[in-house]
This record gives sequence, C-alpha cells and structure tokens, in this order.
Amino acid sequence: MPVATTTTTSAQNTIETLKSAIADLSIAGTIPQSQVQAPSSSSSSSNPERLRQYSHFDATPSIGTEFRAYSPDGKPTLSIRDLLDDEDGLRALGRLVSERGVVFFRDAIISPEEQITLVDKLGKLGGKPSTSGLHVHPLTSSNSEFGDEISMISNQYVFDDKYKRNDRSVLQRRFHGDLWHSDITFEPVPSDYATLQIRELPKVGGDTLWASAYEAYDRLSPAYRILLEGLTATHTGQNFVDLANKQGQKLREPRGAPENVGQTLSTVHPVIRTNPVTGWKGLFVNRGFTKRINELTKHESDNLLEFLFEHISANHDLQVRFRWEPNSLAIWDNRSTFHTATEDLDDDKRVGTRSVSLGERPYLDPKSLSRREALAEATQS
Ligand SMILES: O=C(O)CCC(=O)C(=O)O
Ligand SMILES: [Fe+2]
Repeated sequence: MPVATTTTTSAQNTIETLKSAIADLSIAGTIPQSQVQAPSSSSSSSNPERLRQYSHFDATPSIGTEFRAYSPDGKPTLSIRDLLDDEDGLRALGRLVSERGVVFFRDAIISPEEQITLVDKLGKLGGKPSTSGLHVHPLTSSNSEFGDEISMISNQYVFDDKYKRNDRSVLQRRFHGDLWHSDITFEPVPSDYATLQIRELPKVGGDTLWASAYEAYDRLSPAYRILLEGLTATHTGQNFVDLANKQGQKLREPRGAPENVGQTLSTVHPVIRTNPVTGWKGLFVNRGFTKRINELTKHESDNLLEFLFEHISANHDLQVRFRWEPNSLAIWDNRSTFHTATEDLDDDKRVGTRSVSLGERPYLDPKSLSRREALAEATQS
C-alpha cells in the first residue's frame, strides 16, 4: 500500500540518518577501531562448539551453560582440570563464556591460586591488553589470606573481614533488585572474565543470578537503542570509598592495571558496549555503580537509569539462577552480564573465593551487531 510504504520509507530514512549521526559521534570511552584487538582466533580447535561434545545443557535460551559432573546422555564429562593447561581448550572456553554470558562446572576441584591462573589465561587468550592483569579490590588487605588477587566473598563481611556487614534487620536489609551489578565498573579498565567458587556452603539458599546484557539490548526498541548508543555514563564505587573512609583506610592502588588508580573510584563508560570476543553489543549500565547518564539532565538520567535497571532485574527471561553445590564453579563475562547474590541466609554462613581479570577499556563499535542479529545472520549464511 502506497501510504504504508511512504511511512516506512520515511521512518527508515530517519533511522538511517540517526544511525549515521551516531556513527560520527565521538563517544567518551570509545577507542578507535585500530586500537581494538581482534577477537581471538576462531580456528576449529578453539571453536566453542567443540566443548558441546561433552555432557552439558544450556540453562536458558539466552544465558548460561552448565557442564555436568556425571553424564546422563552418554557424552563424556568435562572437568575444568582437563582445560587448565590446554590453550586451545581455554580459548574455546573463553569464547563460550563470552557467548553464553556464564558457564558453570559442577565438579571443579580448583584452588584459589588456580582460579587466578584460569581467569588470567582466559583474559589473555581473549586478547586483553598486556597491561591488564588481575583486579586488586580497593578494600583488599595487603596481608589477606590468598593474596591481592582473590576477593573473599562472604555474607558476613564486604571483601575483607575488617568491613563487617550490618544489614540483617528488616529495616536495614537491602532490597534485592538493588543488588544487581557488573563487577568493578567504577574502574577505567573494568573486568573481562571472573570466576567464583563458594567454598563454605549454607544449608540452603545463597543462590547467585546472572542476567544477559546482550538480551537486555536485544529487548529494547530500535528507537531506544539509537538513543542509548549516543550516551555515556558515570560509574562510581561510592560504597567502597565510604567504607574505607569510615575505617580511616586508603583504597588500594594501582588495582591491577596502570589506569586503575586514584581514591575516587569514578569513571565514564559508553552505555552500549561491544564485547570484543563475540563482537556483540550489550547494555552496559548497572544499578550497583552507574550513577548518571552524562548527556542528559539529572531528571532524564534518573528516569532512564531506573527504567534500564528494572529492565535488567524484572525480566527473568534474560536471567539464570544457579544453586551452589560443593565444588561448583561459575565463570562469567562481566562485559556482557550482570549478577546478584541472594541474601537469604540469616545466621547461616557462606564464603567463597572470587578472582577478577581486567580487560580492555570499554568501547562501542557502532558497526557491531546485536546477539540476535549475529545469530540470525549466521543461520542464513
Ligand atoms: O556471592 C555471590 O553470589 C556473588 C558475589 C559477587 O557479586 C561476585 O562474586 O562478584
Ligand atoms: Fe559481583
């Protein structure tokens, strides 16, 4: 019908004009493509599909893949120990983590020191800059049990037992929608991969949830995507600054990369970010640390951020919930996921070890595709 055709064409023209205007925008936090390291090799030996020969399942359509500890389907089982010294295997695993957001192993006998090596290798094989090491959390004590590059995760204290939690009473208990975050996005060079093992398990509860930033982006209207692709946001780790001040403590620095210094824990990142391993776009704001969209008025920024945070926490079809068992290990890509602990333990105890690799400075490649666009293209070709 001529009228509809005209309307569609003019809408397309508007979208094309907006897209090219955005492509021309110089976005703070964006780095020129020439400086973006190419995704790691996709030779067949590092193709993530090779890992699918092992007994596993995708936990949901959009996020999460789990390798089983025993095989109900006749396929061999995969242990993380089989991969620790296998570069091609680790490269394939890194790609799988970046594609699926989070990967779980059920029989992972792994020491905190091996967690460090594993996450560092995943980052390196994924092409992270040579100056990006492992994160040293700003609140980590210099004499902490497993060294600087392991954070102790506990329901009783914050990263270090100097910083006791005091948020159990009904009036202090935190609203769970507020706990969603990506790790350490207050750093100029935030995390690529992270691993967590819960070593002291509660009798029941203490699950962790992850949400897909790819799917969060894919679920936005074209008009919203265009708006968001032109924006940057300020991320701040104010809670950590306040806790350190309260203790009269200085924040640790440098924190794993030469860029991650200073006592303010504040930086600017693009609101939509390209994952360099998959080349897919994802939403990159989180309730934990994102405080302000820089190009908007405060009122606009508060409203838009509230919508985006709720978009992540309220859409459980883009989330996966993981129940910890002895020797479970989670490995996730912080560039393209959000996660939250579940604080439902009352007096029970839960302690884990986490290691966080640092990646590249976040950037948006306006030419990159969304996950659904890329998967549709791959099916057609
Ligand atoms: O304790 C958990 O389940 C998650 C804690 C967390 O946010 C992390 O390990 O980065
Ligand atoms: Fe976290």
